[in-house]
Amino acid sequence: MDMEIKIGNTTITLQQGDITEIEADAIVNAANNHLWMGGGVAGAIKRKGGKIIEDEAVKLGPIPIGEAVATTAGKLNAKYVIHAAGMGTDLKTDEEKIRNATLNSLKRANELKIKSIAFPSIGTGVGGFPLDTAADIMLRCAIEHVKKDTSLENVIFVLYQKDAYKIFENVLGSLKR
Ligand code: AR6
Repeated sequence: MDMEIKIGNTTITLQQGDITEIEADAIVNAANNHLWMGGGVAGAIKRKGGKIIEDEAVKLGPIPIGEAVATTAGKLNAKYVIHAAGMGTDLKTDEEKIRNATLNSLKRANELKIKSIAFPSIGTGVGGFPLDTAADIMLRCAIEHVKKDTSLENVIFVLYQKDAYKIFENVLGSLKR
């Protein structure tokens, strides 16, 4: 039931579930630019992967809003966590911040020469940003990126809830055409 589209050598997949359970070279953390890890995706990553991930991340911060940095992934299945700063510490986001955070995560993955990356829907939890607009921004960004030369063979969007999955499915369906 996972939806996928193929672009060149890369498959973009939508999956419903918990991003900390995904087998991918890197999972993306929905971060703030100081890189301390609160609730939502960050809280789940910290709980399962260990506080070592946050300690490593905080040492790399603060970073400009919209930037992304990689750390190790502690006890998670992934090799790396890519921390995508979709907001500052005011926890407010917008289209440009989400676009840049997505794009810079894809760039980091390419620099690390990894084959797979899993994204949550950045900015749509604590950030309160609408899922349909986030889906449009993030999916367009991924599609454009993988049309270029990239090491990525799989880009996975992991949606926690069924309704979020449905929204991403509708948007990807419309972008595919
Ligand atoms: N797997 C996949 N998606 C999840 C999971 C999970 N385990 N848990 C939540 N989501 P959020 P943000 C969904 O709040 O809005 C923290 O304090 C959730 O339903 O994680 O970018 C950080 O430290 C929502 O749709 O990220 C930052 O300060 C989406 O993931 C700030 O929150 C993103 O929700 C980042 O806020």
